[in-house]
Amino acid sequence: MKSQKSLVENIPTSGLGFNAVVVLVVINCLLLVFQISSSGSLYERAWWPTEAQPMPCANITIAMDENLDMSSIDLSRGEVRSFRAHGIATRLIVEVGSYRNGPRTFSSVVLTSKRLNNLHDILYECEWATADSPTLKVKARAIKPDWNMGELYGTMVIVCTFPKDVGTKSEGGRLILTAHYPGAFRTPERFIALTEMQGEYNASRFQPPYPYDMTFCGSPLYGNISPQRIREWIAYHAYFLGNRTLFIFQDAGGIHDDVYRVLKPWIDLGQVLVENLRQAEVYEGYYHHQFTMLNDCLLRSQTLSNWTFFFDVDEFLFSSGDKKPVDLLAENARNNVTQFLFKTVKMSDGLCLKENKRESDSHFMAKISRKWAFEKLVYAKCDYGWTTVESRKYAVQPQMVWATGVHYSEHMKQGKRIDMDPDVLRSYHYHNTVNGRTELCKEFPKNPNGEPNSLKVKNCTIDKSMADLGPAVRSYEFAMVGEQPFIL
Ligand SMILES: *[C@@H]1O[C@H](CO)[C@@H](O)[C@H](O)[C@H]1NC(C)=O
Ligand SMILES: *[C@@H]1O[C@H](CO)[C@@H](O)[C@H](O)[C@H]1NC(C)=O
Ligand SMILES: *[C@@H]1O[C@H](CO)[C@@H](O)[C@H](O)[C@H]1NC(C)=O
Ligand SMILES: *[C@@H]1O[C@H](CO)[C@@H](O)[C@H](O)[C@H]1NC(C)=O
Ligand SMILES: *[C@@H]1O[C@H](CO)[C@@H](O)[C@H](O)[C@H]1NC(C)=O
Ligand SMILES: CC(=O)N[C@H]1CO[C@H](CO)[C@@H](O)[C@@H]1O
Repeated sequence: MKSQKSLVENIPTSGLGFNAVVVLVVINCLLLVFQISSSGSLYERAWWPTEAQPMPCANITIAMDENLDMSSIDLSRGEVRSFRAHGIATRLIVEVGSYRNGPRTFSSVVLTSKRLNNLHDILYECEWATADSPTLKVKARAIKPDWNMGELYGTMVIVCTFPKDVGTKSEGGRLILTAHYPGAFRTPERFIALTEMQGEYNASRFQPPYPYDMTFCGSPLYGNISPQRIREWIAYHAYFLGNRTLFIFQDAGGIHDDVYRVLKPWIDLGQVLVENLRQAEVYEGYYHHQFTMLNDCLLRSQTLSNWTFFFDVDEFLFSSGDKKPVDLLAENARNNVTQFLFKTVKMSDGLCLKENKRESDSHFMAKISRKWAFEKLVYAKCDYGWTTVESRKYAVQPQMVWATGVHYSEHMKQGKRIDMDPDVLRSYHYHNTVNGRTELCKEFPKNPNGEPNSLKVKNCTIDKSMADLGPAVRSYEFAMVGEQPFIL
């Protein structure tokens, strides 16, 4: 019920119910009255031309939901025509999250209308306002990490660096963002992006040690996701990355009751955080606002951990070296590496191995259906008849980048970006295995090379690196969260 209510509050104008429209009109009327009294008779003539009785608010749809300053318009000659706007207003800014990055730097992640930004040279500004010192103002830097993705709303990270430290005596203050439109009619958008209470600023939040060793940021989850696959993923990665890792899962409709159920024990341990993004779906953006939410997660993780990983729930990190991931990361940090990319190995989503040839089929199928995906999908690097794009994912020290993307960050503050040796760190990509709740094994090729088969996949290699870890991960899961249900 609660989320239902807030959903309504966040829908753009065109989606509002009758009651809400009335509220908006009243607000706009008050605004109008204010503007009339402050800007004189010219305005009055604009709204109520000679012929009619003054009827406040009758023509309000003209300016509905848009803060226009029409005081400079000359209506003294000719027949005055009016222009009535209806429909969805494209928002310049939809706030997502604002973060302090340090003593004098702040970042805000927003959705923004790409069209408006492309048409206008919009100036973004930040102010730091306190009760007793003069307001500091700086021009902001607007980073647009996903500008080529074709949707109405794009991602913008607005970065503000003040010339001196602000609020560092814990005196509290407010970060105010302003977006200035060019031209005379549109008044700037100005709003409080972040409020810091007195005593809230704590310098130690912005330097190590952080509460976690690592943060995981994944893409927003949507669709009919298999709870079992999520169970396998979280158990494996908690095992692999260690219990001082925070996994941030973003729910764009995919974390349904059964998925939440398998995450719950890990939430209770403080290792999983679920963010509910379902309200963002009312805005049109690329892939459930993937770039926006990755940037939000990046900025959120700046005060959580030394390193942040960006990959997906159908990808599994793997190392054939003997270093623990946390030591591997520390070694890279010592070498001034602030970002590293790792390769993914594409796995077949339907070929499985039948090792014990004498077993009856039904007995075998019953057994394999309870196996974890990474235990049974062992065919790697197959020839699919088309060139698969080599995909990479990555990790960064979140304090060392301004903004980020899906496959790497182009906005580093300092340090080196390297490619990881796949023996040291790689990931196995089980594409197509998480969305949908069916048995994955479709064929058990006779020839261990996996050729030919009904999936028309050729020349695979068998890679059991992940499969071999099955038993260890299962017992780790049992030790951490006890017996878990199998919910396909
Ligand atoms: C500041 O944060 C650190 C680490 O989180 C904490 O140990 C310390 O007590 C905090 N200081 C204040 C004054 O709240
Ligand atoms: C992060 O890195 C610092 C050194 O830069 C180290 O002292 C610290 O233990 C690391 N781990 C965490 C969780 O902050
Ligand atoms: C985390 O793991 C370490 C060692 O791997 C273990 O000693 C510790 O008890 C674990 N913590 C929790 C909360 O399970
Ligand atoms: C890392 O960077 C610091 C400062 O730029 C430099 O002094 C140091 O030699 C670098 N270390 C390595 C291993 O590159
Ligand atoms: C199969 O893979 C091997 C080794 O990667 C390669 O030499 C061979 O040409 C491939 N065969 C086909 C039919 O693609
Ligand atoms: C164009 C338009 O709708 N104009 C109306 C504005 O409001 C006055 C007063 O109600 C009407 O008389 C106009 O027709």
